[in-house]
Amino acid sequence: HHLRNQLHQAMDRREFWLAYQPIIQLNSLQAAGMECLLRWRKPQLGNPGPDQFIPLAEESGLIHPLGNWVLQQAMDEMHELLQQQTGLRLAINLSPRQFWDQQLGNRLLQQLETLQLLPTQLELEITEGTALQDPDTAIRLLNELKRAGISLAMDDFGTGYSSLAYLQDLPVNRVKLDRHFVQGIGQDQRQELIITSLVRLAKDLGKEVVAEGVETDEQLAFLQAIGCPLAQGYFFARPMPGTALQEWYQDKN
Ligand code: G
Ligand code: G
Ligand code: MN
Ligand code: NA
Repeated sequence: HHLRNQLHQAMDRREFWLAYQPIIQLNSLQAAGMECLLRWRKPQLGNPGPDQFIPLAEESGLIHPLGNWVLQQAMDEMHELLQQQTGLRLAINLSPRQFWDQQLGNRLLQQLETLQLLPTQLELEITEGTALQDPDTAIRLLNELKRAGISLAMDDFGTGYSSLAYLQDLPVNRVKLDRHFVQGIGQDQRQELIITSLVRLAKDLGKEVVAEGVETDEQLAFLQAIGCPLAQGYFFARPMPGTALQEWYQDKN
């Protein structure tokens, strides 16, 4: 497999880079933090997206060095901003094998300590698919991370098979609502009802909803009206290199 072979060399060749997308507080329109998104600069292959290469990295085990690189690089690039703004959170996507690594929590706490960042400034995003592979163990690991003060988010919520009842058992701070729901705003009343109910339910369970993929002012107005606390999307800012994110932050906040 061509992609697989190229992927193996990509780390040594320094072909990976990180993009960051701001996460916005909808009451103030100030930044709450940023999500780190892995990119592969490989024009010959059409710059494959993480949806294409993360599964291959998972299979081969490359995800461990690659995932560790992402964590270290993101904390380095955002270090200055995070130290200045201790309320900001850096959100990192974790693939299943990264999450199931029992050493993850201790390693992260050590890195945070070395960099003098607060555990609350690191947010780990796992998908419901990851958690559902072994719900009881997932809850135990999430509880350990949470007790250490690390922030947690359930990504891609509403795309899998978990029931709403499961949400109350998951020790996560935030739930990221898949952009497919947001696209229904102004188009599909049932989608709007689901968003409204989920924001309310999450709040009652002590969690915050992050609406993903906000692209229009109509979507923003709806989310503000129902009291959705957080959002991200092209309407606010596209994913951008670390230096651009810092400039964006100084301009907008
Ligand atoms: O940025 P983009 O829309 O192409 O991301 C597509 C998918 O890849 C998203 O589901 C996102 O969560 C995932 N993704 C992006 N960066 C990373 C990463 O560093 N690690 C993992 N595991 N997934 C990532
Ligand atoms: O699954 P996850 O939420 O981690 O994936 C985030 C992905 O969504 C990123 O790859 C990012 O490029 C993409 N994204 C971010 N904002 C928007 C948006 O407003 N519209 C669309 N279509 N995609 C977005
Ligand atoms: Mn994500
Ligand atoms: Na998502």
